[in-house]
Amino acid sequence: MSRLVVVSNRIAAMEGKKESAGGLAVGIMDSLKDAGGMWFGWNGKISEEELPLEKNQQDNITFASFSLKQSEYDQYYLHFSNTVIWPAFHYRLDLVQYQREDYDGYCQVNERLAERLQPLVENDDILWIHDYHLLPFAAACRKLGMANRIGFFLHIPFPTSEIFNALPPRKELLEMMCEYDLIGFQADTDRLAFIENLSLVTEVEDLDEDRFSAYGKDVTVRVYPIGVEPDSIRHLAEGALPQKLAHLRDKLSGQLIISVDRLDYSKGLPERFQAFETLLENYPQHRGNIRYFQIAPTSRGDVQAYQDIRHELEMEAGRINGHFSTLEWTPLFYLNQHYERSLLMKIFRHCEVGLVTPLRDGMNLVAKEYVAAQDPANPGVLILSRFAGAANELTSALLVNPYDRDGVAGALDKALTMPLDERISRYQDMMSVITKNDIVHWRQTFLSDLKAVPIAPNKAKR
Ligand code: GDG
Repeated sequence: MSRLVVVSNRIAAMEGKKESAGGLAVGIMDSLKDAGGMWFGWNGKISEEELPLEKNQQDNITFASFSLKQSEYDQYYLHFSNTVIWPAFHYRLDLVQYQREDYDGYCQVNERLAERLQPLVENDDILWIHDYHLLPFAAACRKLGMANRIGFFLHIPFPTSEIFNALPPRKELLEMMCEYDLIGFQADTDRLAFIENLSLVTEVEDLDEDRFSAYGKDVTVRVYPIGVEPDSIRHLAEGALPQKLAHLRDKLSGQLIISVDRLDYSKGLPERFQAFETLLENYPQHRGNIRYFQIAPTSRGDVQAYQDIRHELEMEAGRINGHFSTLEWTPLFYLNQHYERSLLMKIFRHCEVGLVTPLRDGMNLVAKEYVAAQDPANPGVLILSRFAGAANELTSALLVNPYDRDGVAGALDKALTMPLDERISRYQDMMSVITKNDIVHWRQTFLSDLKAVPIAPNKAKR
């Protein structure tokens, strides 16, 4: 049986603690356990010397990780990945800072990683590459003559041509992506945007339903909405709240609203704070009776745009609390910290409303986790941005436009006053999709499709 080789920018730190790891990491680990194989990625270290790969063995899985030089980290990770692709693919061209040398560095790191991986790969291994840091990775492998099946999954949105056209190396990126045998997207809008972009720069010949030829290369393009692990989430959520929190929950009368996001400008946090403020202004009956908890651990703290959003949120939280707080009541709790996964799932279960309003999101797993953590007999209500991939599946959430603060405030009022039978009915609709399209379904369909795509004779240097 062929082995599986997973390549992602970072390797998840599993250390055998399955319960505390996120669903995506568990999903990938389970795929590796099934087939045996390797997880190859950056170890988070910077070193000016090229150190040997760090290797660890856990049963039938090898973890092979590399360090980066400071200039590689800057150009490949900080600049091109996170100051060009991430903002552009989330429709924030205003935050893009493009420099040709960063793009060159990004391609060079992809090439160097392929060179380091090649000696570890056997001819019949299947490669599964993850996310926007590695758009050119298959092209780099093909240059080295690697003829393995290589699949790619993009976790973030793929933008339409109005946005993508603004990226100077757009043609090169698309051509390199065509070196993959299978490309997976979160939503059909992403798949269509990719094909539209490709058709604008080259001739695209339809071969089959999801398969076409471009630049003389055959590629299959499909949609695989990523899921969560509902049983494990329910199990974690059902556990007792730690004593301190249980005590706090007893003290906090009224209803709780919860949001959990990496601190990222794509997640729409300032707009959400303002929508909460509008709720307090327009629906004064809720004052004193509700509390909004925003958990937002810092992420990519060395990118300027992330420092800016952090300052903005601190100011907004202070302003809103300053305006509405009383001696007995504080409306908004902004927690710029990382919490244990098992605690998060319990918090989800104890909050009456899950407020998930990204301005743009590939999928958004928090939305699915919030629903999966609910008590089926007394579930909370999910408010979800229509610009998250999850909105395609969770159509029984209260779907909102995150830019419309009155609309989001209205949805909050509706959620806070929704009768039990409607909450149960919406919850059941959402759970049936979450259970069907779980993380196991996601990884199995992607990998079985990758194994089944015809091996194209016309990929570079096969
Ligand atoms: C990218 C795409 C796509 C958050 N805070 C804490 C914590 N989290 C966990 C959540 C969830 C995960 O992180 C975040 O996943 P999301 O899907 O919401 O968002 P991104 O990080 O932007 O992920 C996204 C995803 O990839 C998968 O394809 O859905 O669209 O942008 O699992 O629970 N976990 C812990 N403590 C925290 O404080 N333990």
